[in-house]
Amino acid sequence: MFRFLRKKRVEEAVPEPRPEVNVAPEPEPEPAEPPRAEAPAPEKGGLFNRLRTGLARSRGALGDSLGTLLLGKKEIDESLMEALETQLLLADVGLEATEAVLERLTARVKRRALNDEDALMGELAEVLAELLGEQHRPFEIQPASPFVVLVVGVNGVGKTTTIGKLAQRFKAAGHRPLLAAGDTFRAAAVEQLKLWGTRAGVPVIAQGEGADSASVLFDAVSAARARGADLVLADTAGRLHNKGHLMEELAKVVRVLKRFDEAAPHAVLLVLDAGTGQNALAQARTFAEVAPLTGLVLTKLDGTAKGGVAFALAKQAGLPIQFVGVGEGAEDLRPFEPRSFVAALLGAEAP
Ligand SMILES: Nc1nc2c(ncn2[C@@H]2O[C@H](COP(=O)(O)OP(=O)(O)OP(=O)(O)O)[C@@H](O)[C@H]2O)c(=O)[nH]1
Ligand SMILES: [Mg+2]
Repeated sequence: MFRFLRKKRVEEAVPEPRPEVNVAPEPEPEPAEPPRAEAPAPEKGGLFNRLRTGLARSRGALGDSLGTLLLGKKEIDESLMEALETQLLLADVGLEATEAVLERLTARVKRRALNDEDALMGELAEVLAELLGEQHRPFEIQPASPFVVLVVGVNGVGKTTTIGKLAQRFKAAGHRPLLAAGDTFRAAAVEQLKLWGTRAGVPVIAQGEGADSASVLFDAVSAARARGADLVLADTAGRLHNKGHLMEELAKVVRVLKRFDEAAPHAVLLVLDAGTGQNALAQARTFAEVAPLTGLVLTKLDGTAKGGVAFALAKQAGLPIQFVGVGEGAEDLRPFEPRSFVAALLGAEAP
């Protein structure tokens, strides 16, 4: 069950009136009970709070307005349905996912008697989490020599940053990553990756500007084998999904990797900027035509109110969201977890 914080916040804001009694000065008040939201283990609480902070704008667009809509409601009538629909569409949830949410919510509410004002919000949260859960598959590194992850996407979505964050995460988890500077269009791209490599203490394989991207990846896989690295995280140049020759180059990279290992690339992550909203779906479709995508990374959730696009992607892209980016720091990339995401988005307690 999702537990919402809204009621508690109101109670905190309006203290109980004290009885008037004429006696000696009051004793020091007992230290206040810590709020329930802080009860989980410190790491879990800390990470959840970071996600919650990152999703503040989307929560403003979706969670708060849904909360206001549903306040005091125990049943769904037509006007509430319409208002809900508008709100979900405004928050970039997309038409298909919005319809699915409303249908399922109606079905759930019919089956249950709702007896307090948070119950309807709780049912909505369950429906949203269920929708995200249907596509959900966590990112996993399988034994391979090495496990090759290709990171692709349009310009500026956060590919290089995501690789840097992943390098730190997987190194800390005991892997031996190696980074491949497959973006050979700009010298600055290699420098940016090297900076992340230095920060994470992870080697970076690069060639000169203008080198063939497939050749850099070939080098990187050879180097990983020679050095016993179990994981290659390969950066690629940003490419507009409607530029044919760049997309063809990506297809070539995939073909070259297969010469090493038929199963490579073992994972292909498409990075999407949450701020692009519904356009993210078009990007997912086009990239899927040239590379065997295995998962999505949704970045810059902290800078946008369009976090609702996660539901559109879950419903329509046919791919799991595996990580979300909620800031520029290394710790701002989180494995995607449907229930935490929904709780943070709607202002509920950590699940
Ligand atoms: N706020 C925020 N900024 C992010 C996030 N992810 C990446 N960025 C920023 O977005 C900008 C672009 O990130 P890059 O990693 O260079 O993007 P890219 O896809 O590699 O870009 P190209 O190589 O030019 O295609 C940088 O300033 C990053 O710090 C995120 O989750 N939140
Ligand atoms: Mg880059």
